[in-house]
Amino acid sequence: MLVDLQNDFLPGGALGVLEGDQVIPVANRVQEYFDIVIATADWHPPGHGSFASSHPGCKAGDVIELSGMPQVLWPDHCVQHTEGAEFSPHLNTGKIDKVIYKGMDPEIDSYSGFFDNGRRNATGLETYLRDQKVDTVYVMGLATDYCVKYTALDAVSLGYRTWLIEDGCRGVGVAEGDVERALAEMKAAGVRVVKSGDLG
Ligand code: VGL
Ligand code: ZN
Repeated sequence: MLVDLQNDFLPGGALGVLEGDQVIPVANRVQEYFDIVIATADWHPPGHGSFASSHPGCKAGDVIELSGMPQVLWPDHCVQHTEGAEFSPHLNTGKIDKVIYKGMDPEIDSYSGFFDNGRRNATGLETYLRDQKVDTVYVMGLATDYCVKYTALDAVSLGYRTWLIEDGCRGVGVAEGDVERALAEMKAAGVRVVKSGDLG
């Protein structure tokens, strides 16, 4: 599963992740080792509730309440049909079997590729994996401390043997240590960690 390898999460993008571009060659290299390649895409309508610009007086990094849950506010990013929402032009998309879109509901964010943050609605990823008889998933992408983390945690909780391709991930790191904490949290939940060089 290639998580959110979209222009806005790459350096220079609206929510650019440091060294985020370095995971693209990893994604291109590892895809051949897998039977099924799934890509998630953050896909927000304009004015999404996770955007600081949707809340007068707030700025990116502030935490508000959205649909009854704490919500970090972000710069506008991955707006549907914009260049920022497109996959990196360097990503080989030819082997992607399924794209899972998330974050379309303006009232709730969706870090995980499986459910929105309130687990109210499913994206269709679980159904797809079940139909394909998948029991093991490998996760990589952006960002380690948000969408990668929640996708991997949901995968474990749904019973999938779940691996994180460590060098295929980079984090936002809003607070110092967020990336390390995310890794520790995933490991504690049962996510196994592997380096891309050890695959194949
Ligand atoms: C993400 C923040 C907001 C991510 C998406 O892909 O990790 N982070 N939306
Ligand atoms: Zn988003």
